[in-house]
Amino acid sequence: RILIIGACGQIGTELTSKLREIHGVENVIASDINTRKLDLVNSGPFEIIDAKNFNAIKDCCINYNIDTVYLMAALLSATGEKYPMEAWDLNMNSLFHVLNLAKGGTIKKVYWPSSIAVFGPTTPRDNTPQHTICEPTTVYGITKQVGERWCEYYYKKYGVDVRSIRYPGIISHKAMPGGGTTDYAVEIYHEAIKTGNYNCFLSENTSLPMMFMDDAIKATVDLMEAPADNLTIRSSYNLSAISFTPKEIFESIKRHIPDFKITYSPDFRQAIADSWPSSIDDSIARNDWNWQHSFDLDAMTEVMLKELNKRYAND
Ligand code: VAH
Repeated sequence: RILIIGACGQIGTELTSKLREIHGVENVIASDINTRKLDLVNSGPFEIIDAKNFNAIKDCCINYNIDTVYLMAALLSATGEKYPMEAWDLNMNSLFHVLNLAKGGTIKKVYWPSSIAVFGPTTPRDNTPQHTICEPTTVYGITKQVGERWCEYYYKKYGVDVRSIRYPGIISHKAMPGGGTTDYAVEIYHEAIKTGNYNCFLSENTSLPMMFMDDAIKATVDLMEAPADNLTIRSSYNLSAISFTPKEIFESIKRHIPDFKITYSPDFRQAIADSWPSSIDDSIARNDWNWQHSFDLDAMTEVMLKELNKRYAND
């Protein structure tokens, strides 16, 4: 059975439904620190678990005979800058708990998300390679960089089968992101439909690596199902799909909503975005487990506007 920690989050929500589709609802236990997504809570086995509580995770793994844990709980880049010690505590201790359960044999396999936030202002910005300088300037990026080191250590020293992806910004319509720097790329679709105006907290030419949620979920499942012998990276895989600027996503939306207007008021998140790469080289992921993205910017815009229009029409 599978346990998803942080199942109510932006990625956790969709990962839970995809894994339940593949493995059966009863074989995928969703958990989070609270029951904020009631549809998810009521759609299958759900447990309230604080990801910082080792015994809570261990008891759940034993009670449900869990063999695989997806650890999706974390404080992201913007929130991490407001609450640095809380971000370190949650992001690191939750990872140690799950890695130690695997080391002790309670569980067999671990998925843990990293991020392009491991890169910093000294990293080559264009087509950033898998192996390069990582001097992150955010607490979130530091936790992801150190987390990657621990994942590789537990794999090499204890044979723990932990797998990881450096997610770019992820855009989805089913659950809102929380506390990220790339969240503008989700907010902009909602505002295009709700008000026709969006005041963007990043400047218009800020290019960032991004990905539609369906591609991120496919990559996660494909990596976890890949034969262990094919995997040459046990820190975390570079992964990319598209890169775009606020201006480019605005123009993509404007082709559907001609009167849509945008203004730019960069805030503290501009410095975070400026420290990250503008595009990523994911050739090793493509080579090791046949990664291939499906959605380009316009295809993503089409799905996002179609699904959000349906949602707001029913509200
Ligand atoms: C954030 N969405 O903005 C996350 C992600 C690459 C960005 O790590 O913090």
